[in-house]
Amino acid sequence: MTITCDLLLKKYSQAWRDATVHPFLTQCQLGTIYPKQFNTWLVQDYLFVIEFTRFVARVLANAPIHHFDILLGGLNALKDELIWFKAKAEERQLDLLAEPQLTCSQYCEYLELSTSMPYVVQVTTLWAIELAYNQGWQLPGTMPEPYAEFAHRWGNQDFTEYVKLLERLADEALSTANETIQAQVESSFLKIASLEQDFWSMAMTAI
Ligand code: MP5
Repeated sequence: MTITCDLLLKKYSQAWRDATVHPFLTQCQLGTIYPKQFNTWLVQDYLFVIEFTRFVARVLANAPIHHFDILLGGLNALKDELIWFKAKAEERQLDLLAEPQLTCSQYCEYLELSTSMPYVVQVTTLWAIELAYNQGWQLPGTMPEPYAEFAHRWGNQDFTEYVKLLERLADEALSTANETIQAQVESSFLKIASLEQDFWSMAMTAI
């Protein structure tokens, strides 16, 4: 049987839940997150997004031409996102030249490593990374300010549509993947689930 994005979510539902339902997000929703924890996440996520941008560029470089439109749209949105991160950091007087923490570095190293994997693994990985934030920021429900702006960035309808388009690209690539490559896709999906969970936990330890 050919694996699909939907099947991955069903097969590894617990790992996915751990990646997207986390005390960090619950405490943003309750307004009880410590500013230091939130700021740690913000700076580390900026560092992550820099490497993620390089990752998306590499996915584009491997993509079939009919996938360009959606992937270029994603890269264009990253241009605005990097500017937005800088503005948020400035508002909070945060230093974006900070060192990446271990979990952030490990995540970025994995993105780099995935360069050597087949396109189908890369595009499914890209979908999983975007879905993690889309669902993670959406699931807790309405957040109070200042967190509402962050929840909106990844939870809004346009971003949800973008993630659905990525799912279509991944499913199309998966439909012709052999069993060995499908196994690689599954392992990458689980790796992303675990790195996402670790990323939230990393921010929580900053108190
Ligand atoms: C994303 C992110 C979503 N910003 N950080 C982590 C740790 N995972 C996923 O990526 P983007 O580019 O912000 O939509």
